[in-house]
Amino acid sequence: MGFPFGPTRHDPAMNRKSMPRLSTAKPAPPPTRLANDDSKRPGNPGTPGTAVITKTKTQTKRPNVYRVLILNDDYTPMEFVVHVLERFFNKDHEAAYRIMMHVHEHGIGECGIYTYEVAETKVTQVMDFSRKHQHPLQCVMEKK
Ligand code: TYC
Repeated sequence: MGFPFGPTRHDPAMNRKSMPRLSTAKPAPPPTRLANDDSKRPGNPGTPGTAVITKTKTQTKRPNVYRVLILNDDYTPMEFVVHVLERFFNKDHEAAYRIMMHVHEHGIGECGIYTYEVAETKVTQVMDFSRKHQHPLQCVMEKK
């Protein structure tokens, strides 16, 4: 007797259509994986038997910002400084007057805090405007 389990090649049952047939064909190649197919990547949540760990990182990066400052001098009229603060730094009259007096008494004061390009523009505007009116008012920026 031959192999004791299942049909043998000589078993007539082998020829029945419903029986699995031995095939000489090569096994089918694995399905082509498209470049954007993430289904077999390690982190894919859909892959059975894998866990997903989500790491939450607190966003603490601040944008690069610059303080725009004006300096005191002995010649620029107080009203001109107040006008500059209203016109270029959008201060109301009271805030402008307060900043001007702070600079008058302490030598330097903050007009506002801006990104690099905006700060640079403000400095240029104030310097040009002051020169045009022949005042020595100085405006500078510093990284915060
Ligand atoms: N010290 C000036 C004066 O007495 C006024 C002044 C204030 C000038 C602030 C510049 O940034 C300044 N006329």
